[in-house]
Amino acid sequence: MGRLFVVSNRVAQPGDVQTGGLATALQTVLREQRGVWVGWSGSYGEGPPHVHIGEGIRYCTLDIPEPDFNAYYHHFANRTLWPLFHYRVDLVDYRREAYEGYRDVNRRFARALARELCADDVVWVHDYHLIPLAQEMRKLGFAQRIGFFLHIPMPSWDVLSMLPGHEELLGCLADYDLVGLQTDGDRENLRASLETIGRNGIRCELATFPIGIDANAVAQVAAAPVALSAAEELRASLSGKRLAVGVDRLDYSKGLPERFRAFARYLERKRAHREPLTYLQIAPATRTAVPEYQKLRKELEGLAGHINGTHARPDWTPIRYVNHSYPHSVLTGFYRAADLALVTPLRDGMNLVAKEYVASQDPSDPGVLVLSRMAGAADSLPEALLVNPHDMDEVASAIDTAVSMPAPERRRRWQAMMENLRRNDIKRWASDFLERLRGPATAPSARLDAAAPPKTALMLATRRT
Ligand code: GDG
Repeated sequence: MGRLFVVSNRVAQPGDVQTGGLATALQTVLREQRGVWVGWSGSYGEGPPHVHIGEGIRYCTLDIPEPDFNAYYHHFANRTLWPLFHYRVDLVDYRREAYEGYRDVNRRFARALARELCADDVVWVHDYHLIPLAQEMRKLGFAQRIGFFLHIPMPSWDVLSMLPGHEELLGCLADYDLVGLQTDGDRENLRASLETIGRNGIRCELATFPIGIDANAVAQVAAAPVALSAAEELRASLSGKRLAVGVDRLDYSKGLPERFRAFARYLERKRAHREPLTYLQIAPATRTAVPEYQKLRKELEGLAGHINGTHARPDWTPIRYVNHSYPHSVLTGFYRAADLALVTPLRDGMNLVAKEYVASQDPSDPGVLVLSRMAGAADSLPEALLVNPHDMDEVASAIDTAVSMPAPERRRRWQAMMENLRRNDIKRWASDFLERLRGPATAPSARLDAAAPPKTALMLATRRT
C-alpha cells in the first residue's frame, strides 16, 4: 500500500499546544500509514519545502511569499469563499487578483507535492483553501488517487453561482477521485451544481462523511482531575445559579449576536420569576485582521455590556464573555459544569463543540444541548433541542426547556447522542474516507476530461449516522 499524504493549509506539528481532535486523528492515521503532512510552514518566503520527521510523520512545509499568502488565505479563502459558503453573500469581497493569488499558492502546493509523491501514494486534501489542488496536480501529470474533504457547508447553486468564476472553481472539484462532505444536504448541493455546469463525470465520487470526535477520549479527559477541578471552581463561582455555556471561535457564522439577544429574551421573560441563569461564552478571537471580525467583536462587547447593564444584580452578572482560549482539558470541565450548551451557528459544516459538550457530560446528571438546525451536527444529534438560530423566541424557549428538563429525559437524550458519537467517531470518519479513497483504482485514461461534456452520472454514496 502506498503512503498517505495529507494536505491542509496548516499542519499540526509535534509539540503544538492546541492540537484538536481532528489534528490528533490525522496524526494517528499518518503515523499508521507512514504518512506525509504537507502545508504552510507558518513563515513568509520562497524556497524549497522544509522536510523533517517528527513522531513517525514526515512533515513537508512550505514558505509562501507574504503578498501571495495574503491573496490566497486572508483574502480569497477567508473574505470570499468563507462568507459565500456560509451564505453570507453580503460579506463576500471578490477580487480577481486575490483569486489569482489563490490559484498561484495552490500551484506551489502542487509543486511541493511533486517532489515527494510516488506512483502508489494517495493524497487527502482538506478544505476550501485548497479546492484547485487536484487540478494543479493533474496538470503536472499526476494520476494518483486524490481525495478532498470540505469541512464547511456546500451552499446551493443559486448562492454559489454569485461567485465570479464559479464554474472554474467548481470544475476543480471534478478533478478529485472522491469529494467528501459533512452532510447529505451539502453533497446534494454539490451534485446539483456540478450537473448544472456539466461537470459530472466518471472519476469524481461524492460521499457524505460526517466528521466526529474521539468521544471516549473526550469523556475520559472530562472525568479527569484537571477538568473536574475546572468544573468545580466554575461552579463555586456561580453561588448556586444554573449555567449555560457557549464555545465558539469569534466568527460571524457562529450566530453570537443572535444568541446574546435570545439569551436577553430569556432573561426578560424570566424577570418575574427571578431564576438567574449565568451564560458563559468563550469566544477566542480569530482572523483579527479581517474587518468583519473586528466589527463583530465590537458588536458583541456592546451587546454583552448592554444586557449585563440591564439585567445584572450586585451579586450576579448574566453574561460572562471571555475572549481567551483555554486548554482542551479545562474546556471539557466547563462543558461538564454547564446545565446546558448553546450551540447556535447560523451555518456550520458540522460543529465539533456540540459533540464535545455531549461527550463531556456526567452520565448520571447530563446537561442539555441546544443546537442550531443549521449546523451539520443537527443531522447526527436529533435528540438535542433543535432550534432556528434566527428565532430569538424559539431559542429563549429552548433555554427554558433545557433549564427545567427532568433528569430522566436528560439522561435518555444524552444516551442516544453519546451512542451515536461513540459509533461514528473521528477514527471511523478517517478510515471510512480513506477506505473509499483507496478503493479500486480507475485507469488514468478513464478520468474526466476537463473539456468533455458529462457522459455518466456522478456516483453518490452516503454513510448515515
Ligand atoms: C471547521 C468548520 C467543522 C474552541 N475554543 C477553544 C478550542 N476550541 C476548539 C473546539 C473545537 C474547535 O475548536 C472548533 O471546531 P468547530 O467544529 O466548532 O468549528 P470550526 O473551527 O469553525 O471548524 C466546522 C470543523 O471545521 C471540523 O470539520 O465542524 O463546521 O467550520 O474542537 O473545542 N480549543 C481549545 N481552547 C479553546 O479556547 N483548546
